[in-house]
Amino acid sequence: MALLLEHQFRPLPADRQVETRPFLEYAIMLVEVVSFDIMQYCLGPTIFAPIKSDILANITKVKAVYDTNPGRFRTLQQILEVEKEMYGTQWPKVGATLALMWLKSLRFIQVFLQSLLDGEKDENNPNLIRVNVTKAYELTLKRYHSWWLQQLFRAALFAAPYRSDFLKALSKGREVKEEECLEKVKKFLINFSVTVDAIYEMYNKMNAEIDYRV
Ligand code: 0SG
Repeated sequence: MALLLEHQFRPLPADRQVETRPFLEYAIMLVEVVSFDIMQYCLGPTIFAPIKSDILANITKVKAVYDTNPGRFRTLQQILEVEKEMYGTQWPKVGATLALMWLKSLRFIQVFLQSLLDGEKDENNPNLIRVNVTKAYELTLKRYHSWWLQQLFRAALFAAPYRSDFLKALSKGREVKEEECLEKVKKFLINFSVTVDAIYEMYNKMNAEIDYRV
């Protein structure tokens, strides 16, 4: 958890534009470092590896576009605007616009952590996090998933760690008080949520959201 807090998303400027470079750097850190902790302490690599490689592929795709012209693509919105011009009717289901749309699945983490923070739990099994994971899935990824991916999710749910193990994983394996860990999650979510919300707003405003299932 210390790592999560050491590497916060930046606060957004008044115009709520998300700068591409710091966003990508943070996303890579989140996936590489934090997912490593989570894999090591609670979720097995069999479950996490495909998720991780999918997210890293999205990041790589956005970064490849950014690297062609960092000045022109300083913000994520600039990427969408340029690609909209460039791809015409193919847009938005193309290029970095599509990769970033999938990367919006960072909202899964946002909803999941917020649900933990809000104390939502299965009263009969308070140490399970299935309620929280399911909520996050239903509000974020489910609409994009075909039947078979939804079944995969249901299967993965049974491998979800216990709440206590997950909080321990966020604390890098140290035993910490639950309140202490949740307080850190709360701080982490401030900038994280603002950034993810801004990306969602941008997709809505630019009509870049796509309704389809994989
Ligand atoms: C704590 C318990 C956690 C349980 C988590 C369960 C998660 C659900 C399990 C789902 C398994 C995901 C494996 C990957 C699935 C991918 O098929 C989908 C769709 O992928 C997109 O497909 C690509 O990402 C796109 O790449 S792009 O860069 O080129 O644009 C593109 O290929 C697209 C197809 O486009 S098309 O050809 O149609 O034009 N990916 C997902 O659903 C995202 C999964 C993210 C999960 C995040 C979970 C975080 C867990 C954190 C736990 C703390």
